Amino acid sequence: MPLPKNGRGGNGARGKATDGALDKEKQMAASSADAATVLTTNQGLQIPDNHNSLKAGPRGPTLLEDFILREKITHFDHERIPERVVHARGSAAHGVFQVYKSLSRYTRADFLQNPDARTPVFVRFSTVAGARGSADTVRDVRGFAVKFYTQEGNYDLVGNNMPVFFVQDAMKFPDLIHAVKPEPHHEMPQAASAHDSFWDFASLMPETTHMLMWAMSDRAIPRSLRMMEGFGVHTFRLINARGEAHFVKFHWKPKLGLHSLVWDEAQKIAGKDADFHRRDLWEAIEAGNFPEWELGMQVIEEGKEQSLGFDILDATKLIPEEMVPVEIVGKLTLNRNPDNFFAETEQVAFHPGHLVPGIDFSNDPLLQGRLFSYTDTQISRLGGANFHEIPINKAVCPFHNFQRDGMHRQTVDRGRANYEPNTLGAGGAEFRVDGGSNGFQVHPEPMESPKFRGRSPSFDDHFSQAALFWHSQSAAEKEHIVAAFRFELSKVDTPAIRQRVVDNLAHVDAMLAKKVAAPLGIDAPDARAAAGRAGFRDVRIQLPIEESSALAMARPPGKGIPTRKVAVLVADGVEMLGLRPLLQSLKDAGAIVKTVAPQLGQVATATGRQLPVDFTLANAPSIMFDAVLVAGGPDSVATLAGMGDAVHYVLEAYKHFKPVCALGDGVRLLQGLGIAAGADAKALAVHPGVVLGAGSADSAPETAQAFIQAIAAHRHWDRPGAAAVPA
Ligand code: HDE
Repeated sequence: MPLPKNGRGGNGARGKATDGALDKEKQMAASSADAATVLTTNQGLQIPDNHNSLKAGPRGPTLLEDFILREKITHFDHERIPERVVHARGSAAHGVFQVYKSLSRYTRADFLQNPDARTPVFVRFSTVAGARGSADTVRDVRGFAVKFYTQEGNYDLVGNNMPVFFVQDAMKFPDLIHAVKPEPHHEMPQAASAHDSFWDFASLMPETTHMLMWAMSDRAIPRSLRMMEGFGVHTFRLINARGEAHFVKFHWKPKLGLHSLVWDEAQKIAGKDADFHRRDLWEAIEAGNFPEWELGMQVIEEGKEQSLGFDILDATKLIPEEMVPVEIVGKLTLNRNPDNFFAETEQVAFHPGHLVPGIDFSNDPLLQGRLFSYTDTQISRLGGANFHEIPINKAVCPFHNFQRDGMHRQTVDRGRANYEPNTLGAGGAEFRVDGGSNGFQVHPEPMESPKFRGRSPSFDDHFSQAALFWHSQSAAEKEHIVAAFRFELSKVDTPAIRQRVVDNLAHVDAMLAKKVAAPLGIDAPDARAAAGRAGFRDVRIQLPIEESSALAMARPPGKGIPTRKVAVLVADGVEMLGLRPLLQSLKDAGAIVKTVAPQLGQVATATGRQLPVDFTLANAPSIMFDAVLVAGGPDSVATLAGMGDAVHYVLEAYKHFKPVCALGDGVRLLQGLGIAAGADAKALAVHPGVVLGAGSADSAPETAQAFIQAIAAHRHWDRPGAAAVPA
């Protein structure tokens, strides 16, 4: 490895970021292996037989001397490493990051200076509670971890898809995770917070309240990893070349908009396709539909943070966008799937302490604890202190120090000098690092205070932002939150725990608590009971706003429908005249259109041609799609109407508030199901998100426009009778 030109004063000249996007790809390629043409042992010995072990005769026992068998089995026995203690299940992709304009005003970080510079990144998304093999669509927080391979070293922004956290102090993290993970006596339930120990802990820790509101909201069941926001959560510091510091909160805003599933759908997907999110990300990238996020920053001048009213070091608080607007500063694009899941997605090692000059921490006590945890966990997970040498973790800029040896060391360090200062290194000149203005500079935050084990009183308020979140939600989102609390708490066996949760919720909003409590077989919520409990303090800060629209997912519908998936239900006799132009319009708008029929192969169209079938009704149910289209043609519709699976398909899409479109005779199918009422297409009472088309070529543009609009709105929450449809 070439050594950097280190001189007195630390790292000397480092490459400036220009087009670094390919650097990581090239570096990874250097470590990659292609398919073999011959088979060898790990020592390179060619193996002529890979089917038979060495035996004492054709029917005799296997011989211990079979070193080829032993090597193969031994390696197999050790193929697994411990899964991450949290965020075990993840999916990742490579990409690039680019700033829109220089951020030199705020930070000296090299990768944030030049809009022409493309910095390679590797991004891993994850669920928190489930094991590596658990389902993707469970109710949970999602990890959103970004590794930037900059010319000044790796910078990791290890965030989540929610901007706050359950606890304020790292001391409580192991308790939180023990409580949410499967219960220790029987290891149930998998990947779910709906059990006694989680809610026992949560109800005894009122500081969890704000995050509980987020976790019970639709944010916890994203439609796609490509359609969720990301947040750095903690307050960080940006430092510019003059040494001036600003506090900052990081945001990722998805270009495809913010969308979620509905809970019934999420649970069903977990069974039908446990890899739903992983597949969606993989397929989008393979198809060239590269997901994008914009990086946003809320910047606060040092000294001004006091005026916010709450403590920016408290990770259970966010900064409402109305108080400090989010400045959009750059774009992240994911454009390449990993070559090997284990080598990259599993072995990638993130750490909030992987910093570059110009970005620094704050004193958030949760963040401070993380700074210890991440290296420690990698040592146990990846088997030693040399995990930075694993290709996916390797910096693209030169790195050099005198840390040596250890398990699985890859680098062959040359020479005698493995200490600093020295005069025995390359070139013989004195090598000394003892200060200077290059490299990472500590922000000289003044600090003098007696040691203190406790919480700052500025962390005491646990309810005002939970209430802000609640009041900011749309009516449909509020209903979903109530339903989520009810679902979770109905799985809690101990009535006293259910009671404590609703008593706490009464401090957020009396109506919320009352609604949650109603079907739970417990007493009416009592805010005073909560207030009387040990450790409970109801301290409120006054927020200048009562609602924040950025906290709700409900937004004005977007115009586009790129990568939305549409199922087209067809059977023999399908009428293509109006269908073909409609499908073309959907594809032109970026939708992914799939034909779904009673069987694979082809269906015969009304004119006797063949239409290829992508999926069967059974293997790709409506929950795999964003919208459903029932094609016309009397025979096709009659076949579908007589099939329970097809009827269920349409009803389920309706129940999940998805756009449903019917053409020609397909309209009758909807009428029969009570989704559309009336004698003919013109006189129909059409429910929100239900589009009816005549099925003729002439009417196709109009139908297409209405259907595309309905898909862009994603879900139609104001639809009547959805709850009455059997699940
Ligand atoms: Fe983590 N967290 N965490 N965390 N975290 C880990 O590190 C930890 C926290 C987050 O895709 C672990 O490599 C402590 C907040 C993500 O590889 C571990 C505390 C946020 C990922 C760990 C927190 C996160 C992790 C497990 C409280 C959002 C997955 C495996 C003091 C800002 C990264 C690993 C990936 C992973 C510890 C709290 C995000 C054990 C002690 C807050 C996205 O080190």
